[in-house]
Amino acid sequence: LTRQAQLKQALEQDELVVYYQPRVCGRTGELTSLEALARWRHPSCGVMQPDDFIPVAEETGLIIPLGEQVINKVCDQLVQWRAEGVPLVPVSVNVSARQINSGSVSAVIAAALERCGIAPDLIEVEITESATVGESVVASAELATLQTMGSRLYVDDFGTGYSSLSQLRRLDMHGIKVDRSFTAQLTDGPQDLALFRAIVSMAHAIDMQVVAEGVESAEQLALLQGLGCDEMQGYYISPPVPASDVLLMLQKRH
Ligand code: G
Ligand code: G
Ligand code: MN
Ligand code: NA
Repeated sequence: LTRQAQLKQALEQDELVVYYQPRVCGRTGELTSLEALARWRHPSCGVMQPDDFIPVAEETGLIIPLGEQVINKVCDQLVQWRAEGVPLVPVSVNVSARQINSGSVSAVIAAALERCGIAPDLIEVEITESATVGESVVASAELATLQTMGSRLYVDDFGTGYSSLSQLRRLDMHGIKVDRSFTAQLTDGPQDLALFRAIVSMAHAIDMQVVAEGVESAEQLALLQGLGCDEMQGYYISPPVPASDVLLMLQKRH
């Protein structure tokens, strides 16, 4: 079987699972959101990471049904957590350029929310910078629809692509998720710190929230707090975890 055929079968046989990585408030450290990250529970290879199957899904177009499954699994999960009686936090879903340009993402999200009785502000959408720069009519319309529905939009891996802040402002993005390479460089020297400070300052000037990704140490966390970074995510806070672990986190909050 080719990788493509295996992945197609995996989607049919429901082998995809969603892990969740916490995002916390920069000031209080409180849980603010969860990033949904797909995993493939392969019958013989064990749990496979996205790097091993997302590129194949992208090339073959299987990212469309895969994305639809992820969104529906996330909404089902929110229903389950709600049934446990814990206050919910939004879940942030990754959407690729190909998905957004398919023109079906907003309808897929709207249908899943409707099916599950979930409020639109419980789903956030992360799209990579490269998906925003094309100025594709379809992508812009999709983003506008999601925005109107009430789902917050974030630019993922910010700083690795070529989007301008004016473009992001026009697209009404709620915030940027600064690529983890910038976080990794924070402690390299004053200029690296200054670079991050400039990103925070520019984003805030146009009312965009800043999420730092890839926070791996207490030192990085403290520096980011000093820069006024709004939210943090990374292994130092928590790796992506299964849904059962999230329930414990949600319960601990109250
Ligand atoms: O989970 P991990 O950190 O290994 O994710 C690696 C990459 O795979 C990240 O860029 C992430 O955005 C992407 N990814 C993970 N899950 C999904 C998904 O459900 N849809 C899309 N489009 N990308 C995903
Ligand atoms: O492209 P995106 O931001 O969606 O990718 C998320 C990916 O980053 C996931 O694969 C996740 O496992 C990984 N990740 C999350 N936190 C950290 C971290 O602190 N350090 C590193 N190196 N990777 C991280
Ligand atoms: Mn992401
Ligand atoms: Na990212």
